Amino acid sequence: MTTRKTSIWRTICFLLVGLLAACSKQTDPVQPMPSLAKVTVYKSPTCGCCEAWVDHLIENGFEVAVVDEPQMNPLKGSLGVPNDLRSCHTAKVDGYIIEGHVPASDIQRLLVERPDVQGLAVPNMPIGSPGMEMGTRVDPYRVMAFSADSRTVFAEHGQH
Ligand SMILES: [Cu+2]
Repeated sequence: MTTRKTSIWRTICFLLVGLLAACSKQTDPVQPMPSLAKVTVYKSPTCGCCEAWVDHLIENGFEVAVVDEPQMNPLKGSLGVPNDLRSCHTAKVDGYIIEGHVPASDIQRLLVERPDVQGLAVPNMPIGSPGMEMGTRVDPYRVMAFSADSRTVFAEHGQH
């Protein structure tokens, strides 16, 4: 009788240990490999500040493919970049549009937070934004998160 009881307890123990092992395996977080996002940049073949911005992205760990595009405005139109937010280059990353001299740190934040927007834009070409450096001068500028019918301030840089 005693031996039988012992063997039942042993069986229960084995089952519990097995269950625990199975549970801990399931809850063990699977760490995805941090993959660097690939950015495709469309720019006019003669745009120097666009190339400086590409260098800024590469320095910050992005993989970049550059496409020379002589007709930037029709391209911006087909990608849905609103007229009021346009700058020099236009980029695509992971389903988002990046218009103009947006800092790499803001793109990284975009890809982590993944807001429901079309993309980010720095309209025009503010002095002191990445790729538009002129000494130490940094004019205040905003990074806008945009959709077809909405604009929100995503980040502010320089003195405001
Ligand atoms: Cu530019």
